Amino acid sequence: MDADTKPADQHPQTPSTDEHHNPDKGGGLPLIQYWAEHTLSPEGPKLWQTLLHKSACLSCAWGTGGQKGGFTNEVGESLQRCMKSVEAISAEIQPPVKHHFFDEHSISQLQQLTSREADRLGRLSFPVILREGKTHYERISWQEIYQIAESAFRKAPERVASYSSGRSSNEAAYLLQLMMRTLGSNNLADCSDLCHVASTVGLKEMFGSGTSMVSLESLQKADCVVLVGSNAPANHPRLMNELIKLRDRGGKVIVVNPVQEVGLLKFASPAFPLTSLINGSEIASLYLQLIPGSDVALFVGIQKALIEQNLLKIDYLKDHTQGWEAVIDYAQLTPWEKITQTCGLSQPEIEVAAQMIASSKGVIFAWAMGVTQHTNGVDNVFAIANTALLSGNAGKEGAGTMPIRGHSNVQGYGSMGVTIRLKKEIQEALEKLLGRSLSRVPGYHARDLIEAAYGGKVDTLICVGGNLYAANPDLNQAKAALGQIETIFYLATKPNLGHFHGLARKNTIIIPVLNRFENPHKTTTESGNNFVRLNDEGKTHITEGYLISEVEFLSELAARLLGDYPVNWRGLQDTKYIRQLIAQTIPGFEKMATIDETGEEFTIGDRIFTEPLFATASGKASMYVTPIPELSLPTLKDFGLPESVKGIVLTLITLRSYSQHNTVVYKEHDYYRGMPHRHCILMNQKDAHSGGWQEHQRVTVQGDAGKLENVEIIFGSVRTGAAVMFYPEANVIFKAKTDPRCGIPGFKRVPVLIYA
Ligand SMILES: Nc1nc2c(c(=O)[nH]1)N[C@H]1C(S)=C(S)[C@@H](COP(=O)(O)OP(=O)(O)OC[C@H]3O[C@@H](n4cnc5c(=O)[nH]c(N)nc54)[C@H](O)[C@@H]3O)O[C@H]1N2
Ligand SMILES: Nc1nc2c(c(=O)[nH]1)N[C@H]1C(S)=C(S)[C@@H](COP(=O)(O)OP(=O)(O)OC[C@H]3O[C@@H](n4cnc5c(=O)[nH]c(N)nc54)[C@H](O)[C@@H]3O)O[C@H]1N2
Ligand code: SF4
Ligand SMILES: [Mo]
Repeated sequence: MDADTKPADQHPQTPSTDEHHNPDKGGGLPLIQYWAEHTLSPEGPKLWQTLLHKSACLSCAWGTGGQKGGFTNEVGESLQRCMKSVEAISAEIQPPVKHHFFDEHSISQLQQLTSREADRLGRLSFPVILREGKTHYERISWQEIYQIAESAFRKAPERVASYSSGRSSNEAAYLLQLMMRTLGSNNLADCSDLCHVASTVGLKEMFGSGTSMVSLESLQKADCVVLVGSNAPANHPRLMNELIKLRDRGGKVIVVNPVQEVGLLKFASPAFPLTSLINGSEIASLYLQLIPGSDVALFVGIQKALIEQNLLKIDYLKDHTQGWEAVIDYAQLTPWEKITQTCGLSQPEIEVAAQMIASSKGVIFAWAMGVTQHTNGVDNVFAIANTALLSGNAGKEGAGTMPIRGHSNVQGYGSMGVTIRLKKEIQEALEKLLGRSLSRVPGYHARDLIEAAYGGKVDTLICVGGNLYAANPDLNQAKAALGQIETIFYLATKPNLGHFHGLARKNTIIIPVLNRFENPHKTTTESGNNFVRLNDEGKTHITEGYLISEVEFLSELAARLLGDYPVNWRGLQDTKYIRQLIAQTIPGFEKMATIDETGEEFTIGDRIFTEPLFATASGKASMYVTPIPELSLPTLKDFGLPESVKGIVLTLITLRSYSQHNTVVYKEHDYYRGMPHRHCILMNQKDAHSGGWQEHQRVTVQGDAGKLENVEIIFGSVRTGAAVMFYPEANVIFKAKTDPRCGIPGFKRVPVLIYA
């Protein structure tokens, strides 16, 4: 193995102290430094070319880029490209994986690689297969790939499944679901099942629409943002510009988060070089550091304070909502003690939050994974949206509910029908297209897919991007589950852990694909703000390779399996014809029919509510009572620890470092949290001392599925009782407990035992 692919010491003993210091603000000069290093390096020209390409940013769903140019957001403001975007592009413009790499490295060697090392192997540039009983991936011809695929996809439809991750285009997503549903399978698992599905399910029930009801324009009119369970400085950096501007115009930001994220206290944005970059801008007006998993209690508390202080918008509730009486009764009847004990915040703190909300003209409630990834994720969403409604903050300019979406096109995937909860209108349109009904067998979401595979119920899996293996809890189970599947196809741009650990029983095939700025035809994507972007065609820098576009692969496969039914599949290789189909069958996407001629990017119809007339049958929002969760923790005994060993039980939050994109790690350390490498646990000094430990001491962290040893303690501003570790590494130690209403795992509240 050559130097750059050698497995790193996974448990380094000495922290690199130069990288271990706690900055007093997020963003700032390190961002400029990063830009400079990359844009002035040998990759610089290609990086600039890509940044200027007319396509949406690859990284997050904030949706910068598109036809107005690489640096422009949807309201036309420039300088909106962040360092994360550079990070993502820089990974995609790597040279290809070396020619003989897979011949020279066995699977067991590849399994030693860390996430970062796998990513740094370079771009995948030729298809490979790992055959049953073999030790090495080997090259495979396209002809054989299609041969294997044709028989793999002819299995019973219930035994065929897909998983996808929202980096690819709407066109690829549409093809994927049309092919799967025509084959008779509804098993369209997607990364959103592990991400914002709780928001989609909750918001759809309340408002009849599962996405954000706020446009970027509307956000710019708010005077208060309640930011719940989001680390936007790392994961949606351009949202920080909006928060800075809001504070500058006198607005308030209420942050709800068990961890004091430095960038949420103060953020230095390069978009404002004179006013923000050097000294930073204050973000949080109020920081509520609650117990992980207790958001329902906090929001019921805010509701109670609104009631007690006579701040409810009763006329609004009567006119535009239903079910409000029960929600008010519940908040009234719930004692303050129960609320404060569950969330760990005081009554005065909660009352201040309520007053801030009530005294603002327009409040936007925004949230991310700290809200959704809980076993009561849907209740969390209900509780937040109830609060928005009780204070009259839904259905007007400058107000509303705003889930902050993850992958750059994850929302587009849902819109295109890659979901196990297909909208009735799409179902009907597809049935019309097919001339018959769709299968009524319910599909598998991501967790059910793993469980079904584990039970031997899946023969064939196609993964359009992503890393199903490492995105799941209980990595050993995920590995065993994937190992039961006969054939797996991974369509991917770069190697990842899943390609080396998520191996099928017979054939695992990796298919190298073109990314968003390399496709031979135009594509579209959808931002979290419901804005459809048009991405220009482009070229790849990989000259010696056999890359394919996702659309070409899927349409060829479908043509071989389905002939001309119900469409001329091969004709769809020109994506403009897929856009015609989308315009015909997906409500709100009518403008897709003309986007090729007009180039006009657009906001999807019936999703942004500036009037309190919602997309439900009655036009009213439905409110639901949200029971306060019982947040107990297992005891030392439950973990089976002998009494002689001293340990403590904490609630572990598993999240992203400041330098990773989901399961893909870009840098080993986390500068902003002062974590020198990934084998650390961030905890409150008080908790460490109660265990009798000092900073940098090594401990074992044990969950219900396994343990990680030799983990370095780092002190941080985490709420007592809680701790932080990075995903995907931490996913090996805990089993999935999910919200039964949507299947999302409780990644943000994992009980762990810590002992030395
Ligand atoms: N650079 C970069 N950008 C990304 C990604 C990336 O990995 N890297 N991933 C993309 C994707 S797919 C997604 S889904 C998003 C993720 O974006 P985020 O949701 O911001 O990501 P996380 O790192 O999971 O951080 C969740 C935050 O929730 C807080 N939290 C944890 N538990 C609780 C709780 O019980 N209550 C509350 N109120 N807060 C809690 C954590 O302390 C943390 O600050 O980002 C997208 N953008
Ligand atoms: N413990 C814990 N687990 C979590 C989470 C957590 O917070 N804590 N977060 C969850 C969340 S929110 C999510 S979204 C999932 C993420 O889960 P996934 O979406 O499954 O994983 P990613 O790491 O984003 O996938 C990265 C891979 O996508 C491929 N890729 C990149 N671009 C393209 C493209 O254009 N086309 C194709 N075909 N492939 C491409 C590359 O090969 C890359 O290695 O993880 C979930 N798991
Ligand atoms: S905020 Fe998100 S979409 Fe905008 S440039 Fe940064 S990573 Fe890209
Ligand atoms: Mo996500």
